[in-house]
Amino acid sequence: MKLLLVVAAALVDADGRVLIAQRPEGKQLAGLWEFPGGKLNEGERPEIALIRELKEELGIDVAETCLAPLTFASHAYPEFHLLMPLYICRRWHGQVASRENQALKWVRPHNLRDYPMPPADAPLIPALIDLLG
Ligand code: 9L3
Ligand code: MG
Repeated sequence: MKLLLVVAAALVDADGRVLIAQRPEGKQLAGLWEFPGGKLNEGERPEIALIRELKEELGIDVAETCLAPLTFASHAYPEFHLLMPLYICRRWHGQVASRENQALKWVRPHNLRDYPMPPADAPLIPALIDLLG
């Protein structure tokens, strides 16, 4: 089966809330809430791909040293197997803004369960609760 590598970030604010973004209409899994990120370009390192995606989607600049790997997701879709490392990021430059018409929400880890997520993202919640309480 085809393997798809996607990188995602849990941006954490000063109050310990985590950013989730709603996948826009017209995209696969539209309406579901995800940790921001996306696919690697060919030959791209995961951290560099994540820095690029966070700039494209949220308009922020993240230094590579501010990305800490936390855990990763693995989910078999009918068409491909998704592997998705999740990085924690507590520092960035610029204001988080919706650059792709996606709704954004800052949510306490315990409340993440209230937001329907893609099957890859939901199993990441316990690791965030362990880390952030
Ligand atoms: N995906 C799942 N959870 C996420 C992200 C960023 C992506 N947190 C899935 C949705 C798509 C695939 O990965 O099936 C590629 O993502 P995109 O390029 O469509 O955003
Ligand atoms: Mg994306």
